[in-house]
Amino acid sequence: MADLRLFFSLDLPARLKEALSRYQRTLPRSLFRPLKPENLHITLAFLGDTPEEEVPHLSRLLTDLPLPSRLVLTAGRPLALPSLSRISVLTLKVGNPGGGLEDLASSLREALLDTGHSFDPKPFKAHLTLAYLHRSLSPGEREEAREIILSLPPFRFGRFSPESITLMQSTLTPAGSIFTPLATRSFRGEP
Ligand code: 2AM
Repeated sequence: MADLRLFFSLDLPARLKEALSRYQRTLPRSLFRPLKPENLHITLAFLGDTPEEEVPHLSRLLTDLPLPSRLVLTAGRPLALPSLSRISVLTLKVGNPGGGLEDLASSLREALLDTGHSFDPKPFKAHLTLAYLHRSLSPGEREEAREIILSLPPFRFGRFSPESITLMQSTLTPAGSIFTPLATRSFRGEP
């Protein structure tokens, strides 16, 4: 069986995705490649290429994962990753006024480790990716992108709650990534 490119994500409410999409429109397309609204999400763990036969185990792991009944999050300050000097993605920093997000990411990652699944080991840093920087930019264009990021107003939306966690497949195509949900679990406090 083939390998699938997998990750676990938090799914965002439609109204938030619409507001993010309006915010993305202020970014010049000559420098930034915005994520499609339907692809906006918060990554909890990135597994990368994973044998297809592991999907049922990973779905079960999601079913058994202890979930808070609801998470309360915010998205506000623009955050260049991995850093402003080496920026490859423009994200928004995600806040978690009520707590619970770090614990959720840790429990998921521990459950993955316990069951022998590997994932990108970079520590969890709560963020929401808005756009990728084009790869072939000149130093001048990269500087322009940095200045745009520094002058961006904060994204103002208020608090929101993700509706569910999804085991997502990402298929890379020349026209961008296509995300396909393989298993989803709703938070109890959400519809
Ligand atoms: P992001 O969360 O910063 O946007 C699918 O590629 C998703 O998994 C993207 O949202 C991506 O980054 C996230 N991701 C985390 N670690 C990754 C890695 N090492 N390679 C590719 N994507 C990764």
